[in-house]
Amino acid sequence: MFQVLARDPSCQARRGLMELAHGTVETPIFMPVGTQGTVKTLHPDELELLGAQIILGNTYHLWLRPGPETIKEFGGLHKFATWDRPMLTDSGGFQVWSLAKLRKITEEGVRFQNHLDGSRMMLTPELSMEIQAALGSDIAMLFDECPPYPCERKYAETSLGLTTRWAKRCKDWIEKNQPTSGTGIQRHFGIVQGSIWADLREKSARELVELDFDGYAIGGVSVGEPEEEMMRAVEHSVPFLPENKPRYAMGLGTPPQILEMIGRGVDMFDCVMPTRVARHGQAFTLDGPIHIKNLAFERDPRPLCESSHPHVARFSRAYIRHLFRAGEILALRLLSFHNLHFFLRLAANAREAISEGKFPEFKESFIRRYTQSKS
Ligand code: PRF
Repeated sequence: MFQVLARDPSCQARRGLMELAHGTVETPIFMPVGTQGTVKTLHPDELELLGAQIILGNTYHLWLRPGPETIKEFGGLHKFATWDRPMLTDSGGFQVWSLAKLRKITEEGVRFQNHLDGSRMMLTPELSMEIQAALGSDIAMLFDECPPYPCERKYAETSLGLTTRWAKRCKDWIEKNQPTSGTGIQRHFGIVQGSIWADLREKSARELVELDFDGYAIGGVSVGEPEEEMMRAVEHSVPFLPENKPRYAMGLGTPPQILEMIGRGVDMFDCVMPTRVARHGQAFTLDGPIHIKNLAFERDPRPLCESSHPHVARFSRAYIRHLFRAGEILALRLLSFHNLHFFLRLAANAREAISEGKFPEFKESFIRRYTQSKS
């Protein structure tokens, strides 16, 4: 299902193709986040215009509302949301951890009070797989525990053991139920944990690889640790993951972090950042982020960025600033569209640079400009 097309000769960056039930995805790829089955503020036609190849959905949110039974009745999340390209769903554990109240982890699963009506619920590895099967995503993530940062080594070690045992239970469920996605098969990715400890990362990766999944994610990163720790967590995981399977760093990152991780052999990324900061008035540019509310843009006739998509480039910074300050919804839509375009182009340019064997040069020159001047 995954084919490496090109490798950069001087780093670990690789370009590949991933065949999924709803189509082919080029890697390295950025996946816009559609937690509730929608990428906030955008129409699926706009996502297609952006060239988004795969988007994310969340088990936890869709389980609570509208519920997998409703979505299944519509033929799965693709049909319900009218998105016919690939989709990946996260397994829910991480979202329970960040949103629900009174969480308690046991061998069986996670007990919690949901954040919508406070009712008591329990998510288990089997239930997570069952919900993701009902959603019919192309890629379903295994149910894991993401330890907080900082955490005691003992905690990270115990947690990792649980993540491996839960992975085994997910695997048993998958083998018994053979979940599908559209007319194809659903793929499943294991999630490497182990916090900041190299030997724990290695152990987690080896145990998951032994169980044999379609791809592997690096979890437990971007949870508040310094950036060097984040890079080390990737460096301590990647060498133990198979060359011929996709690697996915969950929930990151800034444009420079994404490039640094591509250079360390990561193929897939997702992050709420581009759409979340858009709703606060932030736009990404090649010269670093700008805040559209800033007085400096009051009469600025330029588009948000010289690399803006024509859909947004027709508007001046001054106009978008006006829309934002007037509380107009179009401002949020334009900024969301623009920021996603920025991230998708970043991945497309990275792919191009890898094919040309020039990834490190591309990375360095992008980061130099992005972090130096402020427009
Ligand atoms: N596990 C899962 N989802 C995640 C994470 C994780 O560790 C992270 C951590 N960055 C984001 N999303 N299942």
